[in-house]
Amino acid sequence: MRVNDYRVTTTLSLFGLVALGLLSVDRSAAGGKSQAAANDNFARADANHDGKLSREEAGDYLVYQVFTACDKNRDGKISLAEWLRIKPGENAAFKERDANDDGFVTLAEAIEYGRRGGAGLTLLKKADKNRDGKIDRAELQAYLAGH
Ligand SMILES: [Ca+2]
Ligand SMILES: [Ca+2]
Ligand SMILES: [Ca+2]
Repeated sequence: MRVNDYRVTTTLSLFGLVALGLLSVDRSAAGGKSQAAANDNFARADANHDGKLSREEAGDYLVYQVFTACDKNRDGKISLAEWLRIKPGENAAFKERDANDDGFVTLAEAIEYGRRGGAGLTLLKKADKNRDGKIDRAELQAYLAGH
C-alpha cells in the first residue's frame, strides 16, 4: 500500500459523505451509466480539488471508471471473474494489474498500473478542448457524450 495513502483517505472520506447522505451520487448512478457516476469519479480523481483533471488525475479518473464498472460487489477489489465480465478474454491484462499476484486487483494496484501507462495523456489530448492542459467537467462530459 505504498501507492497512495492520501488517495485512499480521500476515497474513504468520500464514502463517508455518501454514508451520511450528503452525496447520493453512487446509489442513484448504480442503475444506468449516468452523468452522476461520471461526476463522482471526476471528484474522486480530482486530487487537488481544483475542478479540473490534470494529466495524472485524468489517468486516475480512467482507473476509477474501470474500477467502478468492474467491482460489482463493491468490496474494493476486482476478482478475475469480475474483470472478465467487463473485459472478456483479457486474462493477461488482469495479471499485469495484479501486482502482488493474489488474484485480486485492488484500487491501489489499478492506480499504480494506470500511472505507468499513458491513458491519462491520451484522454487529455482528446478531451481538452480549450487547451489549458486540464479537463474540466464540461469538457469531460462533451467528450463522453461523443463516445
Ligand atoms: Ca485537479
Ligand atoms: Ca492483488
Ligand atoms: Ca481544458
